Amino acid sequence: MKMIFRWYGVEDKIPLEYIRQIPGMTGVVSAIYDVPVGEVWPMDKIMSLKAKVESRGLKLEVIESVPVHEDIKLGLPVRDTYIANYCQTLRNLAEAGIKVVCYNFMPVFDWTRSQLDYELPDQSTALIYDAEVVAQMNPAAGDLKLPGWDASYTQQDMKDLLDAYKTVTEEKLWNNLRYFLTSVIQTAEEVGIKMAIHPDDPPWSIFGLPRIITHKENLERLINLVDSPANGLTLCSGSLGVSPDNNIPEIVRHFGSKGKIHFAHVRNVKITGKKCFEESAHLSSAGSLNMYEIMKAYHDIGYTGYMRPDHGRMIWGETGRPGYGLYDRALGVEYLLGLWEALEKGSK
Ligand SMILES: [Mn+2]
Repeated sequence: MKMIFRWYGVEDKIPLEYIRQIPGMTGVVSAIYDVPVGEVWPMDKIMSLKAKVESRGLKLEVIESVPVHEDIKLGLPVRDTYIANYCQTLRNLAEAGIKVVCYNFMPVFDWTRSQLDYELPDQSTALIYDAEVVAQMNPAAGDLKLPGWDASYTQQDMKDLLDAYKTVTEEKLWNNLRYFLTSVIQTAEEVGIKMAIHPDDPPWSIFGLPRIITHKENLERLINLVDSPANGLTLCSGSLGVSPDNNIPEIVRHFGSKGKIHFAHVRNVKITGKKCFEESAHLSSAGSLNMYEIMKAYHDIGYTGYMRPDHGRMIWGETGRPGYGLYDRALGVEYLLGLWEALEKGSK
């Protein structure tokens, strides 16, 4: 297993030097953030990112994410241009030595929370989700902005986009995903990149938009859309784990034994009610997931791929990008590596 850490490029408050100082850290997972969605990532930008990371003694072998243009998810005729661009980006990334590309197929909104700085009893702050609060939000009114959401939409753009999705049922979204993957997976396989879809977060419909990468049966459907070793998953325990029906260790064993987990996001989450949760610390006792059983599942299937901690709380006075501070994620890394060492030594 190769432990890596998400880094948001030169805009990230956390310097690469600090990431390298986390014991056991092998590299970062990053992206190019200043190319508009749908355009080809130029070779020089990719090489410059890679050089920066490598100059600090870390590797860059995983990209999170290459975003998918909304017109692809909507299935509009112009999608062919965007898909061709996506394939060219994959060729460029492969030339730079990238092995895994994470992406998602969530319409309009990436991960969504109701509050980003909820204070826990120990005065740390965490991201939380409360279904009733989210139900009161009206993104078309332009009255809220969350990180992870594309801030470039005007209120009218947002309204038009939400309207455009009114005819996109779950089945249509599946068809559009299949259409996308048919080209993209072939290219990925040719150039030696493994595609890793991230589950929808949270794994249920929000704002009336379809969401399909939500549970085991649908993950199975995804890998069967295009039969290729390049077609696989970013298995995110936190995203899937907020739904009590998702048995994460079992899902890891099922897809991991088929070689379908290309990237592992490992974090805990505390379910606080129906469709309500807090992002807890990584430790099992802090949340609802059994982190030992999850790591044991990875160990038992002989997982050799990339793993990263996921969203952390804000602790020790740190400020910055919600979910992506240094301290709590670094604690998460050491905890996961500790579990892993015990599993390694215990199995000998
Ligand atoms: Mn994740």
